[in-house]
Amino acid sequence: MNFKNVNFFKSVSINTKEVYFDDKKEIVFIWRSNMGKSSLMNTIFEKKDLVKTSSKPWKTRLANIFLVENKYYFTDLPWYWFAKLGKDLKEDLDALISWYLEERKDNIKKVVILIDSKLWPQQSDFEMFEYLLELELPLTIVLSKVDKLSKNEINKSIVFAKESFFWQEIIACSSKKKTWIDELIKSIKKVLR
Ligand SMILES: Nc1nc2c(ncn2[C@@H]2O[C@H](COP(=O)(O)OP(=O)(O)OP(=O)(O)O)[C@@H](O)[C@H]2O)c(=O)[nH]1
Ligand SMILES: [Mg+2]
Repeated sequence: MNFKNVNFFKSVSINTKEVYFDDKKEIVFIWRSNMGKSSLMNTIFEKKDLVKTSSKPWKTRLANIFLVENKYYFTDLPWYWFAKLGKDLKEDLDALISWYLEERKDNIKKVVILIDSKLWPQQSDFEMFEYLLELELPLTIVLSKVDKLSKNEINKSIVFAKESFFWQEIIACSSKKKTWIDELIKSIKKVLR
């Protein structure tokens, strides 16, 4: 299994008509803007900018689907919970998330949640987490950007995350320093076998 063998497949919005879904296994990367989702996907793919990243938040407004090894979908799914976007766009994005996850539920083998290790999870994070638990989707929580933390702080965040997120799998990663990316790749490979 080689995640370097990857192509952009397509973008999907809530207004996309006639979406064709097949039964390929899928990995979804989700969470609030600016957590490092797109950067992490590029790191896993060993690509510089296949997945668009931005220092400006709220850039990703479509579900962007990538085809790995012609066999698996890896999807960058934006989720926004606060309304700087305007009500209509926010409602469209909320609808996109629930439609997408519920439509693809049986094929999604893992949802990778990204939480910026420097930022305390917020109420909305826990609401989203509970929604994903209700859908019974297998979850991995990535504490992102851990290059910003000391070793001691990383350990503390892991303990905190384990307790807060009901002992789901927690992996602390840095796309910038490429630390613990292998552990995430191993965890993804396990569910794609
Ligand atoms: N220090 C550090 N910065 C990172 C890391 N990963 C991403 N960033 C930075 O965080 C910002 C957001 O990264 P993105 O990957 O675009 O975040 P995103 O979650 O895809 O954001 P949206 O597309 O807006 O939903 C960019 O400025 C990145 O350079 C990391 O591992 N370490
Ligand atoms: Mg993004």
